[in-house]
Amino acid sequence: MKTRITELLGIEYPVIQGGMAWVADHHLAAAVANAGGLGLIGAGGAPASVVTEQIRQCKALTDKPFGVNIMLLNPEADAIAKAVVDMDVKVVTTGAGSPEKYMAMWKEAGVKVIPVVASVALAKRMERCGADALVAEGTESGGHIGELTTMALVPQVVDAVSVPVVAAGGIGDGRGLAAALMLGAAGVQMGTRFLLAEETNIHQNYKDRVAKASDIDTQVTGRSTGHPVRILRNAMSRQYLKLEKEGAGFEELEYLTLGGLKKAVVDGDIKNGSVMAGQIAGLVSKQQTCAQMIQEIVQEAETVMRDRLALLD
Ligand code: TUI
Repeated sequence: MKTRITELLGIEYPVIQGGMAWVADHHLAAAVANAGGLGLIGAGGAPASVVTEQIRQCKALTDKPFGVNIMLLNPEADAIAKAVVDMDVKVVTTGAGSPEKYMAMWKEAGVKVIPVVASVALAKRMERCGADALVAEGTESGGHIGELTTMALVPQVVDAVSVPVVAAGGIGDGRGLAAALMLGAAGVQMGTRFLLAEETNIHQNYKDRVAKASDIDTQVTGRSTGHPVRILRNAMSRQYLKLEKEGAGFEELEYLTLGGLKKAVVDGDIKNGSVMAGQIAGLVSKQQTCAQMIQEIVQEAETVMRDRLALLD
């Protein structure tokens, strides 16, 4: 399946694995790369030294291109931005902010830069400062989110820029890939689906919780603090939303979520931790290898697109 994204990145399938903090390590990134997609190491809030080591280990597991997602709220974002250049990482994606100040350095080093955006305004700004492609991420996504849905955001971003656009948020199977292509996207980024990949080294409790999630199981915490984060509902999210409704301050709320993602991913505490997942969690239930997932998604997209052609007869 050739698109502007497979051509740009030198990959086989137009599928990017989300750069999930604490989840997307070198095992997962290399497995996705070896399966023909774009694997990402998610820097999340990790120190630069940890990210550097992850990059080194990923290189030992694959010869295919892979990338690093830099979460721009990371206090060591500057050092990580420099490390990807020093270590000749081919692709960088960014989240939770604007990577403008790093663009010149990355472009000069030949790094392909794909900022994640949640609005047309940021999409245009990113194209102007040299982005090679964009991920347009809808509010259906897990983790830190914007306001617009994927259905509304993707075609508006596609019309506003000329670089390839990758759709993210609410996509978990071949139907989602086909739909994204119909909206004008050149590929998809998926996070939630890859939570259940066999190569994903997270606590089994996290995987089981995602596998049994229903369509209405996510909640958004932090709308009042300016850091909206989509997670699966649990004791922590209920307490958070209750305090938020009562007008609790930023510090009290932060305290509740501090280290919450690690608690869920590493310790398996899915009651008190932040179980980040997207709205598509209700559709995601199969544990498979990354290769099986990507093959199945691409084949399903091809099948549904061929079937729909009959509508034109
Ligand atoms: O970044 C993500 N998703 C994430 S990051 C993350 S770690 C975290 N945990 C708790 C609180 C905060 C972060 C978990 N999930 N997705 C990409 C994304 N970026 N979604 C939305 C945005 C975004 C939002 C506002 C990008 C830029 C922006 O404004 C930039 C500006 O300066 O205008």
